[in-house]
Amino acid sequence: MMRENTRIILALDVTQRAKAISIVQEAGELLDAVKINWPLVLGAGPRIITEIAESSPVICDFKIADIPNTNRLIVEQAMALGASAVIAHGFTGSDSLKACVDASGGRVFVVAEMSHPGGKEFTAPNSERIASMAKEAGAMGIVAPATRPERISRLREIVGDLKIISPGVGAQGGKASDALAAGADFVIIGRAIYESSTPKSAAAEIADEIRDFLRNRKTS
Ligand code: O7M
Repeated sequence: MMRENTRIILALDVTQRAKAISIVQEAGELLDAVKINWPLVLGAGPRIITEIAESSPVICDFKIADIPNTNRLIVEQAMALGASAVIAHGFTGSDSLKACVDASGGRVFVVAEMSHPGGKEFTAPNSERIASMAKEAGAMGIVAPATRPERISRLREIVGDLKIISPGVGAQGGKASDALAAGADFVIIGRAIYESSTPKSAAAEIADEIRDFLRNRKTS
């Protein structure tokens, strides 16, 4: 499914097909996966998922949040287009999440706690319950905020060996090595890479920071 090399998941929130393809061609070797969200699917059409999946694992970040039957239908469409995994919300409850787990063969990341300031209002007070539910449901992992690394540490205690993917690095103020030190497996990075005039070197710089961190962690 995902590579575990640079630990970078690119949030490809551009809206034009040509721009999306050129960034992936340029920086692809530095990415463990590409996360595709509504801006790109609405701007370029859903076939962009299939196209990018030819060169990189794709995570479809539709933040699926509906009744079980509708969730199942969304996940089936995303997987049929070539997604390697999907992202769902957990607040809809365990039956809705189970529908995503079943329809994807367990390849679901559940949003536990969001990275923006508003994420403290509703997601933070419920994130530990959502993380436990994700583990019980057989999800592949959770989403936890790089903007609040101490929350990643707490959620790591709950999810054990599930994967933690962590947005909020760069444009939102978080730091990749801090998120990994707190227990994240991957960081999700958007603007710091795709808004750069040289996306490949922007990704390379973060990949270097991560490699140094992982190397030091191994030897210490
Ligand atoms: O690096 P950025 O801030 O440009 O982009 C961050 C990406 O991560 C963007 O695609 C957001 O939709 C996503 N994201 C968050 O920023 N915060 C969250 O709490 C959750 C996500 C996310 O990916 O959820 C799965």
